[in-house]
Amino acid sequence: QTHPLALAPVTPPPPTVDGFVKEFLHELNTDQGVALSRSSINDQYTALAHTVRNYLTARWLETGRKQREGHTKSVAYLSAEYLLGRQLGNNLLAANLNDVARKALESCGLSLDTLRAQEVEPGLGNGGLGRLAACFIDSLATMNVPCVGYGIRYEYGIFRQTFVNGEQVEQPDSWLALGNPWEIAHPEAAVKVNFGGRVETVTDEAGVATSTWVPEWNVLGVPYNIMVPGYLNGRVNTLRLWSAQATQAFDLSIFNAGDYAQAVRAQTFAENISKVLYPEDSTPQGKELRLQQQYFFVACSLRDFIDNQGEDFDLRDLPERVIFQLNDTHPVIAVPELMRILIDERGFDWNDAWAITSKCFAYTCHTLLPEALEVWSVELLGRLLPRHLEIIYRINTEFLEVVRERWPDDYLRLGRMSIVTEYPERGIRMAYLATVAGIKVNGVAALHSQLLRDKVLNDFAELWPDKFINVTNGVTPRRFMKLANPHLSDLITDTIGTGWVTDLERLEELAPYADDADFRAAFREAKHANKIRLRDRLRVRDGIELPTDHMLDVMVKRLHEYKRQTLKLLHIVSLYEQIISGKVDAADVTPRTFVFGAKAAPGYRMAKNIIHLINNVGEVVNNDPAVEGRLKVFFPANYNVTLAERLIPAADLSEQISLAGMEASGTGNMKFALNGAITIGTDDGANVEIRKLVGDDNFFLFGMDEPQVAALGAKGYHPGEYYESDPRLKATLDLIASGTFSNGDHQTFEPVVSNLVHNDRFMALADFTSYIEAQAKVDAAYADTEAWTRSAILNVARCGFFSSDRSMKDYIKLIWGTNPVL
Ligand code: DL6
Repeated sequence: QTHPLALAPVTPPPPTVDGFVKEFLHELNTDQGVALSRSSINDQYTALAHTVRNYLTARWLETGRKQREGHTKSVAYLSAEYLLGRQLGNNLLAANLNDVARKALESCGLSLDTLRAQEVEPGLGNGGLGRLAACFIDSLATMNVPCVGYGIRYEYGIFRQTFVNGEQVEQPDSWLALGNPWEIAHPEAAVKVNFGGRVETVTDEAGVATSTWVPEWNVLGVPYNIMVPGYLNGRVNTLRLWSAQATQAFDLSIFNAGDYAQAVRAQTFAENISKVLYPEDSTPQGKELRLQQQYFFVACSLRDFIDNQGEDFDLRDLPERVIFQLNDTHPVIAVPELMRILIDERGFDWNDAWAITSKCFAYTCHTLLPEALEVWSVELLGRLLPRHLEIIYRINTEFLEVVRERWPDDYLRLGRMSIVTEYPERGIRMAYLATVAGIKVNGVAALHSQLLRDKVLNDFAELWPDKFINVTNGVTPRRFMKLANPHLSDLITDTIGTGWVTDLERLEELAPYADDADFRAAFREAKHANKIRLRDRLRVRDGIELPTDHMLDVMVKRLHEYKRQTLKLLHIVSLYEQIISGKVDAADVTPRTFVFGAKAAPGYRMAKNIIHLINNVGEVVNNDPAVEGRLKVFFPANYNVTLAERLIPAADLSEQISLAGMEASGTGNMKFALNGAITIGTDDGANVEIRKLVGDDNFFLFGMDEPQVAALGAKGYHPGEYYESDPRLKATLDLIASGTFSNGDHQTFEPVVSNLVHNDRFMALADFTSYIEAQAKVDAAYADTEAWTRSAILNVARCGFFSSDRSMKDYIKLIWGTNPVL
């Protein structure tokens, strides 16, 4: 017997101002246990978040029910990173509660903006890869596609960056210190994950060998559920993040004997697994803990997904129920894990298990840098996951049979394609394992996918040409336009209606307005309003006084040599050098403010030197009266999603200047273009597609293309020759070497300068002249305000392709075969 009220999920009062106030005060009083008059801002923020959550809960439960009962195929997105950004604004937007909440809070004497600022963003990712995962789950919810995102609930996310005397100093990101009102923990549903030990193999009379993993230790994975609401469609998907906990809290006998530290050792050890996000974004750290993290979250996720199908579920049907999308190689250990479950726990034979497994995974590669392709040492893998290593060996043996059949006697090819490499030590190439197991392998922009096929995974593409596809990345217009840029969004909606938010190609309808002077004026007004919003934020956040009448030239992304922040810096230093040497009159310089945002991996020395140099150049240029305030260089610390949402809408010029063939896609480039900044960029990553769509007249292209880069590399690249032959480049580098930006000290930036002149792996010097010429064109174009605005509008109008909704449609069509549930 069930009480009638239990038949449907409990719903909060109607979303009116009074209803919202009632729910909010109820939360504040009962959940936070305070009266409004005595509540702190954090109490108010938490109560507000819970109120919004309550409005979404019924839809969440309903989504789950439909999904379970419909036996539909789901996407299980496996990602070690989710760079979510703040949740409150996004969830208010998705639930259409923004106005109601604002008025309700006002009626209580509170400000929505103040409470929104209280939220600490969950920085559970390093950069593009993690932010992409967050955009994708937003799009899937908005498109009504069943999806569960699986990941790790890091207790500490990406470090908080501070500057001390211009140098990066990292602080721990204790984002959970004041609680996280968006998550719901389910300790009762914890999953046990085994590690270590040995494999015992028994051969029966018929000669059939059975392997049993006898693990040595284990931890618990506790799931934390987070809502992922679709935009105004009533669907709420789930992001399930796993937190590691010891199976045994502490040893009471040791505790009683007085050795307190020893008594909790096991607990500390286990909980370390989800303690902190690795702050690397392009080199895997060969750390045991990292492999533990990877196995921990995929073992929990696979177990969770399979158990949720119910006891009677026949695992032969798994490929009809799920596609596990591998977000880069971090979750690839899921492949041998599924084999292990099927064989060791469910009694399948090898061939049947492989028939299932090889239909359940698809792999997205996000890099071309060789050092970013994960290889796990056999010694480590065997020690941590001995049974998985055994399974990988067998997958490899059977795979090499296929290669041998196709190319008999081609031993070199066998060596090249083997999942197991012998150099520099015996290791497992995770990208190869993912390629062998995946139904599809995709790159993240057209050029990247082509280079994967032609270079990085060329042998595999010859063997399985149909396996390799492209899906160009995208970004969610909800967060990066509607939420981040209300001025422009309102203008667009007033002009073409509301449909563009979920059908971004409709931005095309704006194109004719590029020729309308009134629309251009309104567009400029929105841009100016965004500069003022940014100025106000930076003033409070960083003590920066941003000029709002300058061209705003922005380069924000992780600090990496291949992205070439140094090239940007050489441009700035060269402008400065021309002024102080009297070659150019300051009055003739286009007023420009350069803004950088970038975190360097803590162990990446050169990247940290470059940050130091940018800060010191800013210090000198900003304070030199000779510049007459016409150039400003700012580097607000701790660039994150929240800052991106303010910075991108205000930008005039978007710097996308990586060496061609190095940036897999980029997604910042798309966000800038969609917010009306014009790109100066190389033919790299998704820039190629942006340029094609917006047209050459609305994009500042410079530098070598990928074939030219490859040709120069093959011929032998000598950066010193560029230094010697280009007087402007020489003067620029000499100014840095002279100590001008280091209080006369010649040593501080010597590594940066000599690395450029003698090594320059990413060919900044080779592209310098072309870059400077393109920047001169930028100055000339900016002088014609109307023409510039026209180009900016056309960037917005022609970039609808870069919605992550479109990316998701491509994944559905080309890889997943899932259907929306309507
Ligand atoms: O695909 C998302 C994003 C791309 O836009 C960037 O171009 C690419 O650098 C980034 N890749 C990584 C690599 N991490 N690993 N491995 O973050 O992915």
